[in-house]
Amino acid sequence: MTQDELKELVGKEAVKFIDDGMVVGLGTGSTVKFMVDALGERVKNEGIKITGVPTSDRTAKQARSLGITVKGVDEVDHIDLTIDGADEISSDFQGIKGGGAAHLFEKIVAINSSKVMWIVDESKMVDSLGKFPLPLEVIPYGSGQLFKKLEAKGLHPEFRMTKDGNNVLTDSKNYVIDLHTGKIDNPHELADYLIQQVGVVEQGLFLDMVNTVIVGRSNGPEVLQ
Ligand code: ABF
Repeated sequence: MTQDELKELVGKEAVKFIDDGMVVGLGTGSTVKFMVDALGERVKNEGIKITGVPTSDRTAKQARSLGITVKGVDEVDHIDLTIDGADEISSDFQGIKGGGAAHLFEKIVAINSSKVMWIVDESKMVDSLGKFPLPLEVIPYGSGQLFKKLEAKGLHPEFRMTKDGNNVLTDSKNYVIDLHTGKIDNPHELADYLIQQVGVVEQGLFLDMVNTVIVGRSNGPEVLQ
């Protein structure tokens, strides 16, 4: 199966965990795009009532186009389940997210959810985190000085740029710096260091946050809990 077929497989599997009346956090990325499409099908065919809490403008747009009721994270009193993608998931269920420049809103929605599910194709499963560059959302003001500090720390930072040479902007109009750290021996220690750096809004290590992972494999979806 192609990577896209594996993503579609887990997207469809994930919506089986959604019950009528649920408030569902909707992640961001190409895997989640398949899940939102499948959820839209259920809303249309079964008439289930779902409130979606999107983690990006693009997910909100897709959900609305499929007739899913969309509310902001501050407009709901609870979120039953958040379903999101990930860039890397380690064998002890820690994650790196933010390849889609949406990890700030993704983490805000996730920490306000009763349950969190990640859906990934098998290429995202790793022994330890760090091959995927670790995203930071940073305030533009002072980001040059912050960059130099991260460089001096040996974290190999790189501003995420668009094809035409501008800084990639998050939905909050902040910059993204990717850290080419290589294998991360102590994710908790690194997360604590990064979040203390003035100007860092949020870092892409998602630690001790997930309840269920659905992995797309050629012999079918593997549900890990
Ligand atoms: C999102 O899912 C991001 O945090 C992460 O980058 C992305 C994974 O992207 P894809 O599903 O397109 O591989 O939550």
